[in-house]
Amino acid sequence: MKLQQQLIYYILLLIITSCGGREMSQDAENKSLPVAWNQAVFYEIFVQSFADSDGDGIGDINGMTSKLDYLKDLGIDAIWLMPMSPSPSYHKYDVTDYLGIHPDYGTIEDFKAFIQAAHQKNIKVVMDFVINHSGYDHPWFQNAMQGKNAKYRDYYVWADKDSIVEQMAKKVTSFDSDNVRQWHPVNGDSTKEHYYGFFYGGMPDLNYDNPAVRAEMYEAGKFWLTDVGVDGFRLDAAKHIYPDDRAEDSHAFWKEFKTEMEKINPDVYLIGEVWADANTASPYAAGFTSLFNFDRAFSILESINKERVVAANIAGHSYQIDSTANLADVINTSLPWFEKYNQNFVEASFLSNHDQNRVASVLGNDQSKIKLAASMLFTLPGTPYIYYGEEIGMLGLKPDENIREPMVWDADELDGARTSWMQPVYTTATSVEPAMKQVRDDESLLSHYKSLISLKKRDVFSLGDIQNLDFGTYNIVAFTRNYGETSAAVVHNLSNQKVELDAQTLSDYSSIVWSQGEVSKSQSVLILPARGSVVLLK
Ligand SMILES: [Ca+2]
Repeated sequence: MKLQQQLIYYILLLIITSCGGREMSQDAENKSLPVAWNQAVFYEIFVQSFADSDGDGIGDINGMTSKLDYLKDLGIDAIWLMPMSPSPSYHKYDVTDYLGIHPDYGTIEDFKAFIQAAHQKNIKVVMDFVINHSGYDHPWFQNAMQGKNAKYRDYYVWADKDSIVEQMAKKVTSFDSDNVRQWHPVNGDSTKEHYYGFFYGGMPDLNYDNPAVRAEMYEAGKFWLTDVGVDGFRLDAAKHIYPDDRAEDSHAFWKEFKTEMEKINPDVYLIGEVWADANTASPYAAGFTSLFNFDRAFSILESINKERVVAANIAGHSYQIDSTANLADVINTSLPWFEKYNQNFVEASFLSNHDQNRVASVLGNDQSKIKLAASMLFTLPGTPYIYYGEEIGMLGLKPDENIREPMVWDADELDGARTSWMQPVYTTATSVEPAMKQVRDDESLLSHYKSLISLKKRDVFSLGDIQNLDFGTYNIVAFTRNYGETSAAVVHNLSNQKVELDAQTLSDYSSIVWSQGEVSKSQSVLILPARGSVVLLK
């Protein structure tokens, strides 16, 4: 290179070289919130572990209210609250009163005040509604167990022991349950009728062939939407309303449920947990605003750990590794399957939730990998869900209690909100930098999340389509996002090495709007550091 050319090259390089996960220019639309559901960023809270207001060591509603400023500052638009109704278990997925709040968490009045405070900050509130099964201790089931003539007998599913011999012998598990025994005797009496409990005997499935059960749940939904003021529901175990051989009946039930809820609030948000491959999950789209994409979570984390593109399409239990696999094509193939059933379908993306090992632990607590996972999540399509503490890199591996450990707000001596209902194994103020310290650190994971949430607010990232960009190497994930006149190019480096890429295909993308790591681009070459990312605009 001649001296003059060299000089021009370096000047150009200097102009567009950038460091750190920050937006370089701010042309994001200045929207007045609340945002529409299809542009929202969500935050999942396990109430028990989030924030304690009264010093009993158990997270509660008033504790959450005190942390709304933190959530607003993070930039989220909506909260998904794990179950809060009375229940004997710490996780509260076995409800004993569908119209109540567990006293450990507070009162209905506390919850109304929380919702009001959230709404003032333009944050919407979505609550877990666990209607596939009740708790064993629910008065309906306690009554139903008393015999064939009990008032609530038909609220549950019963079978004569001889009719279920074959099913009893089956040892089939599913993505969301390791349980192999779905029929359970009452009080161990195997000579009498058995009840159906997909997950285990402590969670008897409700009988949705009984119109009275449907009516109960529609009334309960109306109570939370109207009297209390929530904006929507996360529907647990949505795939199991009926057994798998009656999948069409499950689809139809949710369609009816959606119609009923929309009578109460036309803008109600309903998100379903259907842990299955995209083909099996897609018919459920008719009954929901949105469904979680389990494949996406698996693809992102596997791609980062394997340092090559993994595009899962089989609900996270298997995946393709081949040179042609790419995330954009998987999205463009499967999304129409859902839109066929719901033209306004919203896809929900996430890295992990309360049922999966925490992201930071899956990625070996490697900060560059953890940041890359977030960079991928927020630049790909879908409304992202952050699992509480993910933004500070909380650690945790199963059993379940240890992926639901107390949120670490501050150093031990300063942390007035930390819950202590359980002894954490993975996340302490020593193993994870507390939230209040990360808030003040521009290079922290929390600041990385904030900048990505801000980037996601641009229409092109929330609403834009996706097209694959091929750099001919399996350790690069690259794509364009396109919305109206706006086009963005996104390049992620999965490898632990600096890469130099031929930038000719990016020649129209002249401005770096976001980057992670020391990135530089000239007309001919794009340089990304190990696990670095760049977002360019035309
Ligand atoms: Ca408390």
